Amino acid sequence: EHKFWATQPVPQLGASPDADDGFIEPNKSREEVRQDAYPLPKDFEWSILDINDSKQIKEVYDLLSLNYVEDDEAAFRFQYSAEFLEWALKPPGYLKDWHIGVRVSSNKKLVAFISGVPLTLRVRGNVFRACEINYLCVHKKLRSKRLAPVLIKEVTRQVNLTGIFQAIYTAGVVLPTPVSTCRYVISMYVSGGAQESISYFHRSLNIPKLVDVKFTYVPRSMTLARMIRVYKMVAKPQLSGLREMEEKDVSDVADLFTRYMQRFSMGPIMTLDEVRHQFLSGRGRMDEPSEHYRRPGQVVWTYVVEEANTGRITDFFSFYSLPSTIINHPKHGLLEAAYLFYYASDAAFVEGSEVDNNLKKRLEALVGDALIIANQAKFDVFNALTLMDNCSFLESLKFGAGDGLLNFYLYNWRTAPLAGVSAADGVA
Ligand code: YNC
Ligand code: MG
Repeated sequence: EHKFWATQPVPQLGASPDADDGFIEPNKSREEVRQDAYPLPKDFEWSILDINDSKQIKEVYDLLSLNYVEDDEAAFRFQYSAEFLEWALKPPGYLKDWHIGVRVSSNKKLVAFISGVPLTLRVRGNVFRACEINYLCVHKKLRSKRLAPVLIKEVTRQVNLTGIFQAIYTAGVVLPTPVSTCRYVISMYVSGGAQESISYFHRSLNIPKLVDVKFTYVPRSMTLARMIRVYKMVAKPQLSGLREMEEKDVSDVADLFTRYMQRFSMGPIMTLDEVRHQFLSGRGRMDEPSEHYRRPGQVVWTYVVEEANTGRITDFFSFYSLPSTIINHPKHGLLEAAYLFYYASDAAFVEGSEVDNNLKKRLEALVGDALIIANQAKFDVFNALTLMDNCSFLESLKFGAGDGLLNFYLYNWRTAPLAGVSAADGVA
């Protein structure tokens, strides 16, 4: 069935998941790791991409914008911006050798790519250095030639050479074996039992355009005018003390983030530098004025709530910009989508039985303001996944279920299943 994945240190589909958490294959010494690159089919060559060179970022951008992930109907295709790629591929401690391309030998055209970036990951009680794999892409003309397994093996080799043997990655396709399905647990808020897999939810903002491009439909029981009214947003964020995150907030945000993430069974652990990178470095050109809540080149939006008397940071939220090409539309070329990123609230730490309800209300207010800002910033739609505490506010904030799924995977890490999954399982 899975000729490649059957050879890899991942839980195989259907295998009994009864063991304790831990590696599947032991670490190798540097000498035991393969020293030379895996062979490519003739006429192709490896090429490490220099993401500090705007010409080479543009090459990755061009490859992805024409060949990366599409929806099932091939109506939309992710269009990561060059600024986004720079932000995503250069976190603190990033390794140049983990940005791996394949070129045609004769004309040097970039035809495939895979990338890794380092992170510290916690899976329940275990904390380890790992690699996050993303942007695996093979040119449409070179599909089904088993190039993807070579790219995966080569990035694994490069990562192993630095002494890292675990990885995390996500994919729309089902492979052996998602941590988020088959009751392996990932961060989630589920009121009554286990969640089978992570799915996308969408909050419509620009109704006329979304209807125009068939991202959404006017329900039979509604008119377009009424639908516009239902999704109408107020002009200004509502929370008092809400403001953009600044450099001076880095340690408070890091602290709040670390404490909040303890709620979940899996998540990254971030240093101050990583917090600064994830939440501040993608704000676009700071020397230019922010018009309608959007700066030129802005990738990430991060807001904090500062308590009036104490100056304490009680909450934060963030979202990022990831547009999609609208394939074959006469009028609209780009779907402007915002994606909910990390958030945290100290409403989670209040003692007492009202904690869940307080938190739910607080998150509704926070993400409600995120929607207002995203609308002002001219996004067409605001997306969120069914992870973290998102399920507690998706419905009340008028998100609707999409048809996209996202599976989370761990490479060379086994994690035991939980019997009955509940929100409380996230607490370490
Ligand atoms: C995928 N998305 O099952 P079997 S997500 C992993 N992730 O192997 P070929 C994938 N594996 O089943 P094609 C995969 N898609 O025979 C397919 N596969 O064992 C497996 N699409 O290879 C597949 N980007 O080269 C099969 O297939 C084998 O030409 C078939 O190439 C695949 O970035 C692909 O969706 C995805 O560009 C490159 O279709 C191509 O079709 C494409 O014949 C559009 O491959 C873009 C797209 C994927 C986005 C992503 C995460 C990737 C994770 C890779 C795994 C990392 C493992 C950890 C490594 C580090 C370890 C350490 C330490
Ligand atoms: Mg191929």
